[in-house]
Amino acid sequence: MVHVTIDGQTLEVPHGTTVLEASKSAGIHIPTLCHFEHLLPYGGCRLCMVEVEGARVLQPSCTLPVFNDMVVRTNTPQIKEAREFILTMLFSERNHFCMYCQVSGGDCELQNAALDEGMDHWPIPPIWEPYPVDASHPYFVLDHNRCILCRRCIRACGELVGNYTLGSAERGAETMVVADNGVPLGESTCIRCGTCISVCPTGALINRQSAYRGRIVDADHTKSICVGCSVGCGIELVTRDNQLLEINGDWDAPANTGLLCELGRFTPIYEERQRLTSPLVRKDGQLKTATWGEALSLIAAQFKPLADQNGVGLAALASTRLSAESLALFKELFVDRLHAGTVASVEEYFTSSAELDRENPDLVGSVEDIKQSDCVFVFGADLYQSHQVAGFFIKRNLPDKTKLIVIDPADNGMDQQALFTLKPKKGGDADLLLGLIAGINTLELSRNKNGYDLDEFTLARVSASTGIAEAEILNACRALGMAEKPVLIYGKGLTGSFTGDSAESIRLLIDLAEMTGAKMISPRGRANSLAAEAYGLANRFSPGGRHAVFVALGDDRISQRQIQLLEEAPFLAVQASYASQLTAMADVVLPVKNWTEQDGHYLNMEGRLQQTHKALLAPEGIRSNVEVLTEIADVLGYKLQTSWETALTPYTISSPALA
Ligand SMILES: Nc1nc2c(c(=O)[nH]1)N[C@H]1C(S)=C(S)[C@@H](COP(=O)(O)OP(=O)(O)OC[C@H]3O[C@@H](n4cnc5c(=O)[nH]c(N)nc54)[C@H](O)[C@@H]3O)O[C@H]1N2
Ligand SMILES: Nc1nc2c(c(=O)[nH]1)N[C@H]1C(S)=C(S)[C@@H](COP(=O)(O)OP(=O)(O)OC[C@H]3O[C@@H](n4cnc5c(=O)[nH]c(N)nc54)[C@H](O)[C@@H]3O)O[C@H]1N2
Ligand SMILES: [Mo]
Repeated sequence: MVHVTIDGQTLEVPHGTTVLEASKSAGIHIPTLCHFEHLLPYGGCRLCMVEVEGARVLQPSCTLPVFNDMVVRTNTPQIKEAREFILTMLFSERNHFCMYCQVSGGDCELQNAALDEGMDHWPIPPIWEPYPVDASHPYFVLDHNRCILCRRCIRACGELVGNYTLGSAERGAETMVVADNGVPLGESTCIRCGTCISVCPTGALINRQSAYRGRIVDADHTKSICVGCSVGCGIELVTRDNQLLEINGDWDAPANTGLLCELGRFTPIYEERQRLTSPLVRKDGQLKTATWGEALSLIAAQFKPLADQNGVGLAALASTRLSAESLALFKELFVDRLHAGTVASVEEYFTSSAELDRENPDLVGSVEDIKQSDCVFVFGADLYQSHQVAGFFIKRNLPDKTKLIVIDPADNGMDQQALFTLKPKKGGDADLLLGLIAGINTLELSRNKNGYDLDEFTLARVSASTGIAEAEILNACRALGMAEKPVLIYGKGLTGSFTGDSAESIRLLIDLAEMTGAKMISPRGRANSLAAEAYGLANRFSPGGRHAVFVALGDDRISQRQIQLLEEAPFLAVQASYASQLTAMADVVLPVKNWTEQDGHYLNMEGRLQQTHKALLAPEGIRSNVEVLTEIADVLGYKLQTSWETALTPYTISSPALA
């Protein structure tokens, strides 16, 4: 510990703490602009200058580490003068006419800093020329006139996301934030995650959707969970007058620590699907508006006789975007009460890995393990397309900290970034895994003495069958065997193995993990994929020949494959938020709230149980998924009573973040 005195307060802080952090821990506020807690200290703007006894000049506190018996002052007249000078220069360099800026009045860190210093005018007149405005991006605008060159956006794009689209060109006051080699943002390599706009302190990067709709600080903020995929990113829904203005990443959330992808930050705001606002029933071949009573009794009339014949004529399908509460009711109603002949989730069994998680808890990894890993193997998952935030945590550590090895017979979005790409023939994973195990043995890198007793020809055989050279397999083995914190990620390409045998591959993957001390993590499917599997819904869906089908779709979309399976259904009832090809085929449609309009629990890919919170009011007369499932049970004469929590317990990691 290091002993320091700041503004007369003495404190002990760990070695390596910066003066800024030490001051913060003592409740002393030092103004900053380029500093951002989740980025590396930068020392660019110099607003955070402090006086250190014995030093000739003022020092930037954000990059200055404490030393023993250091005496710091943060608020002397000289410091105030320096701050005013820095702010004066910033205001004079570009267009910071606050009254014409959309972030004025609380959302701008530059304006807030100036007001904190008691500044109410510019000490010197502005000297700037107009700068360009880049409005080529679909989700945000980059107004160079408002930019203070703090480089938070550039640093976030590289350090946090690993995308390195943003950079800077020219020098001094002429410096400009640029995308790639100076192309418009909308034509750049930007992947639209919006991390840059979430760290911009001024009105330089503004969100198209929330711009000019009032201050964000004054809007309503609701913490929730993104239901875009099974990473389960913590978010904040920013709303006003029952409209969604912005979705921001929650910097305190353990799964994503502030990051989001396009699907999480922007897609829900640009929702274009048509909302269902009243129950519909098919009359004379056409869907007509009906009362809840009519719609529910029609369902009861179809289901009741089938239930009396032991349910085999009934089929039910649920979206894995539904809350745990809804999935548990769905399972109790269709499996335990109605004994429907086929009950599945929309993912069927393609992401199935929960059994493995439950039986091998010590091998199961977390998103944090991905972040910390020095070697990541990705089998049959495309982290560029799906679960992008998990992909960012790998990309940002490349190539220095983390070695990435991609195993995919087809093109994978992460191929470019990988140290090695192994392309087995489709379905060749089990063979290749055996080769990796043999290679680890050959190189004597196994930590597990009970390792495989493979003959000396295994590698050669695997090389012949997979088409991958022995040397390539050994290179990958070396990276894996020598890593300190290896992680094996396996996605739908492995769990849903269409030509090979996924059970065999997963068994070999477990052996490989045990030999190398690796953690295993399956990124899974939609937001509640793991919960759906825990409720026993990871099954093949076979509605063919059934008399009635119920689909609890909620606000999800359905694949063309499943639409085709349902085309022949004699009676189809759908519970959905939006009109779709599926609802158009239905005989009864029950309108339900979407994920922003109801509370619910979700179990993410790590087994972290988290909660979504209602942030918007649904159109009048619309019911929640839980209400609708309960009402269907009621009209059939069942009182549902399962607790949703029990089935999830074996898959849930205990976490301090569980509120
Ligand atoms: N044989 C086989 N069966 C499978 C699977 C498989 O891989 N093979 N996969 C299983 C799994 S894991 C799942 S999740 C299901 C469904 O798995 P997939 O068939 O992979 O379905 P998705 O691609 O999720 O399809 C959802 C539909 O919504 C559309 N869509 C998605 N996002 C948007 C959007 O933002 N805008 C618009 N306009 N359209 C959008 C897609 O184009 C698609 O038509 O199938 C399961 N069954
Ligand atoms: N942003 C975003 N995230 C999503 C989704 C989304 O639509 N958008 N969808 C969610 C859903 S429902 C799901 S199921 C997941 C899917 O997420 P993943 O499990 O990552 O599945 P895919 O993105 O389909 O990538 C599967 C990869 O496996 C490869 N592959 C195919 N066959 C084999 C094989 O035999 N062996 C090996 N080694 N590889 C093979 C394919 O070429 C492909 O690159 O993503 C979820 N996350
Ligand atoms: Mo999926």
